[in-house]
Amino acid sequence: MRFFALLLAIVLHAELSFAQSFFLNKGTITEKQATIDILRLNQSSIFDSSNAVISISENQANQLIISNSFQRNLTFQIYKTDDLILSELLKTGASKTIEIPSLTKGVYRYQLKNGIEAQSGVKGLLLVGVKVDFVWRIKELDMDYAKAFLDDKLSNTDYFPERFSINGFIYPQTMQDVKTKVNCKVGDTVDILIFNAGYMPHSMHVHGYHVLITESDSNPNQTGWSKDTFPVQKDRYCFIRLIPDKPGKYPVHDHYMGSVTVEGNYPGGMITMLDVSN
Ligand SMILES: [Cu+2]
Repeated sequence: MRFFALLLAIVLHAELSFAQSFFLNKGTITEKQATIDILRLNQSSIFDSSNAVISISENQANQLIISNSFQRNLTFQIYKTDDLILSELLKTGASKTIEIPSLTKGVYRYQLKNGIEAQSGVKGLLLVGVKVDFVWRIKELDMDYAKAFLDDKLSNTDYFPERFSINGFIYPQTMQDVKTKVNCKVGDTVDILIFNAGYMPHSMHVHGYHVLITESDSNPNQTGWSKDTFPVQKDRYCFIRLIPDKPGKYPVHDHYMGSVTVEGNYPGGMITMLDVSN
């Protein structure tokens, strides 16, 4: 009996180590008094407006199980910068087990296929063997694009985003999320990965401190620079390291002023905070 319990524990542990489940959930957001359905990849079957960060181990095969409850078939893809790693059809109403090949350590992204499906805004990070203290997934949303995705057609309007978020949250919601607002102490080493999941560049501006750019596929020549503002291009990322030299509460925000509004009013959107104590 004890032997079988042990065997079961080993089998369950192996399952947990390699297979992770995710859900494409449809939910509602409101902007400018309009409500719209959006699709997001979440870790549970309950909708939230962020796209999950998928973390897997390097140099070993992994499995993702993705449930597609949306009304159409969708194509899930993984990219390393511009290189397509895999592309899998997710049939409507079904769960699909995706075999992820052994990948080298690094930052990858998942998304739905470019074109109509990409308008859904389902796009996020696949971290392979990467450990980091905070992830800021920065993104803007054009309601017309989201609507065009639901209608299964390409948007024929100019791109004019209205909603700007970090990890799916718009300021002041960002203040309530412990994974988005940075709480730390003077002298701590805080590594932050910033990923642009939108369609346009965003230039993040840090008040109070300079940060070290430790890695960037957005602007590789800036690696090693100490800066307070740095652009992050569409589908690109950078790692920054903060070692605060003084206590204080300082904002971090996109330098494009449209991004720090909500429904046309400042402040809102793509703003978070560094809260540094002694
Ligand atoms: Cu500023």
